[in-house]
Amino acid sequence: MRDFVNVNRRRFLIGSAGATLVTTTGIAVSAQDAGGAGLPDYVSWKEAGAFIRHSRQTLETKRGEIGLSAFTPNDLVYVRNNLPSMTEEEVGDPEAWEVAIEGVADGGTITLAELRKHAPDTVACVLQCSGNGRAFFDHETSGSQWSVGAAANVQWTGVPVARLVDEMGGVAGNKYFMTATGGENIPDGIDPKTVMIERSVPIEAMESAMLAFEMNGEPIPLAHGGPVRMVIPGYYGVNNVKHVKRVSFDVVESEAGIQQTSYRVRAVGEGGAPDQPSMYEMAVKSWVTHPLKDSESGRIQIWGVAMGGTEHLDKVEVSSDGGETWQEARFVGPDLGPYAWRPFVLSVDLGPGTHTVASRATTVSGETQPRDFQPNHRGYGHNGWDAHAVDVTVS
Ligand SMILES: Nc1nc2c(c(=O)[nH]1)N[C@H]1C(S)=C(S)[C@@H](COP(=O)(O)O)O[C@H]1N2
Ligand SMILES: [Mo]
Repeated sequence: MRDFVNVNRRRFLIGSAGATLVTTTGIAVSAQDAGGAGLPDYVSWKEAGAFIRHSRQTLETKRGEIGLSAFTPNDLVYVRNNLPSMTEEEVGDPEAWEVAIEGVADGGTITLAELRKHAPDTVACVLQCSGNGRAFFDHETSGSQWSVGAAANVQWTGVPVARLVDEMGGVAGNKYFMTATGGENIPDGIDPKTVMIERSVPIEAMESAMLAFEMNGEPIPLAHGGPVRMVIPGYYGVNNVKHVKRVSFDVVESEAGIQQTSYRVRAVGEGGAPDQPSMYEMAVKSWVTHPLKDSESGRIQIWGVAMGGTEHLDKVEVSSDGGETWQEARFVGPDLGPYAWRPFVLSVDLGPGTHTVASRATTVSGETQPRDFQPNHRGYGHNGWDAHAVDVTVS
């Protein structure tokens, strides 16, 4: 008997061992850092059995590990580092961690200890890599072959950026971007622009952005960007800069390669360029998380998670016949806001045979997941429901 029900590469890719030997930043990772069993030291506190290890820097949460909890526990949250995560030695005393705020009337640096003196806020949002779903594209894509597990729902606690900016006299002059810079040390002999983690987002994103210092009620682990992380609710993972050391309001976007040419959506075969759309706001999406294995016939409970991207969800529908017919599922638990995901359940009667189980979410403004998703060179942003479906064989 097969362990996982798996028909084709597009539907469900099991634990791809295809290790990426060159990261998007061009830094080669050594062979022993590539895929393999066990977790690297810096994330040894995570639950080893819950992950697919694509490389030392990229760990995907297995599809069935999500369960029905609204928030993803920290030890189950996927990990994606373009540069090696900062170490305790590099960070030093977390309370003394400084974030420089530039491009405001009265800028300066603020330490974590000072941030804590502000009234904290919390926000629930999905953290999702731009390449989540990359494995479902038919064309060959470089980068981690994530299926659905480069995503988590997290409650962040911190200080709204807009409030800090207000206190600092507001943005100075006409600025169009908010730029956040990661604290990682850049290896000697490399042009910083080619590897530094620095992302600019449209300045409107400031309104919901947060300088976060807690993740699901705990200090943000270094692997997830502690001591302080920029959180841009509703925006793809890359914009949520970890170990943030600088926030700047600018007329133009960052010169960093990760801004100029990476995370740009373009046709298959084309190179990345600044005039192409950047991976900013996330799209409506959902996927089934249970059952993934063969089942007995009878009444079966289907589980999954659904997100609206930047909007509240209206509904999520489930099909057990490959999209011929749909039934509305029930959301589990409260609506945690427009940026969070919601678990859902639907009980169905399934007779013997193979059933293609799909889910399709719709937002309040009527955005619905498409059946198919147009390929793009780097395999970003896949939210097509057909490729995300699973085949369940009932005996
Ligand atoms: N400083 C820094 N921030 C970063 C990254 C990084 O390598 N360094 N990776 C980005 C990418 S591509 C993603 S998907 C998310 C991953 O966050 P996680 O590892 O906490 O899941 O962090 C983003 N922020
Ligand atoms: Mo990412």
